[in-house]
Amino acid sequence: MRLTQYFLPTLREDPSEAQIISHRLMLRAGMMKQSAAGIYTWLPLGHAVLKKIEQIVREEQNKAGAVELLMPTLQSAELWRESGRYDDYGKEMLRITDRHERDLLYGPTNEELITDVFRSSVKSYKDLPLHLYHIQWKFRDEVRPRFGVMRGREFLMKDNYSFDLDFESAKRSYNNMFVAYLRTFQRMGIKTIPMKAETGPIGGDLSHEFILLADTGESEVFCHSDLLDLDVLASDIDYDDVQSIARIIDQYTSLYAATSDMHDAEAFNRNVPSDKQLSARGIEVGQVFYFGTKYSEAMGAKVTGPGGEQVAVEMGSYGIGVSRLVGAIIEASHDEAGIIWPEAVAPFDIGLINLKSGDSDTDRACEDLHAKLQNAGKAVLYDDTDDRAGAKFSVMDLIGLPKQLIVGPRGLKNGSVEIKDRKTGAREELSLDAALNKLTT
Ligand code: 5CA
Repeated sequence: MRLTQYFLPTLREDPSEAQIISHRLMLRAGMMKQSAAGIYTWLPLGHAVLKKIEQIVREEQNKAGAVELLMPTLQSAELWRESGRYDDYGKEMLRITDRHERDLLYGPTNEELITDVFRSSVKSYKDLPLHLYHIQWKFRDEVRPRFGVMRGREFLMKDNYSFDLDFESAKRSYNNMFVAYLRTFQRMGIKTIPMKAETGPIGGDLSHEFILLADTGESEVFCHSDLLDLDVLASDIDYDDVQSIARIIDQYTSLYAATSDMHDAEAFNRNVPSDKQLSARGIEVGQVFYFGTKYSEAMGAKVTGPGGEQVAVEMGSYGIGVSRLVGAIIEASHDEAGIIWPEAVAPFDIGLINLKSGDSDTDRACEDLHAKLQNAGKAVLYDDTDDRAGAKFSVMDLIGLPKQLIVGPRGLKNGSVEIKDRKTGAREELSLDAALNKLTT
């Protein structure tokens, strides 16, 4: 992609409305633009990251046996009256009336809608377990939307719903999602710590939040520091192997971890040696809930059990803040010059910098490298503008692509170009072929 043909409206100055680093950097890097309080347009660079994150979420959901569908953003109030949540949800729910005076709402979550989908077609225990998910925009009319996409009003969520015949099986669904979440976040280049959580308006009695540690996090958290060393990607996963899944859950839940709501200072001191006590701030990037028959009883989602009896299905729901993750990853990965994208979620793999656009040798070399890198399957953002070299370097550092390939007339005279690693800052001078080789293998 040539920068002259792209749309990257970067800002030189720090925008005054942004209080935290990810919000500032997303605005400065031209990733998004606020259109109303807590509502954003995703500009091409931000959109590219959002799609990368969404795809990792999707792949890990599918691997764990969940099936994707797409429910609408607007929902009928009728369903929410059945569960009793229409009145309970309060002002956070955006309520809309259509031309026929029918009550609609912009979905803040989808337990009711999915339960309705389920009850209208699943009638037998033989069709269980079933896990359905979608990746769809939600709306919550937060009193104080802030921190950019981290606490928006309109935000993108992956929400998954599991249906099982009994508690044993529902617990397996919960455990599988728990492990899928650990894998999902680690693949994005971030480590999250699962912490026991309150269930809030979703309900139920078992819930974990997945917390990304970052200084600017909204919640205060306490945990055993060994949790940070666990590696869930080290071995392959088999979701049918109940024992091995339970072992992973055990590894994560046997060490102390709690948000301030659930924190027990006495238990923390008793169970965690002082040199392993970590108190930090964190961002909730996902939450899983088991709530049994709360919705299935209220809405009549029953199946015929093995003995012919009618059984209300056991349910759980599992959310990931897809759009929040864009900001959260930046909170966890940046420096004073800008964003440092983990490779897996970077909007482009390589930033190609032409230090002297208009110089025919330099242009030719850049064109050639651009084409060869793209043919090798790399996503390249080629800065072919006639800006000063200094300005080009700052923009590349700001937008945080993992590798920069720097091409100028002086180097080319000796047949060399430079590769800069955004994260370490290490620069290396190489021949054109060696550089290509290095960036494509
Ligand atoms: N129905 C359940 C799970 S499917 C549910 O709604 N869970 S939730 O309320 O915990 O939301 C799931 C995730 O969405 C959260 O972990 C968080 O990462 C994200 N999220 C929640 N509110 C916002 C918001 N206002 N802005 C951005 N992301 C949000």
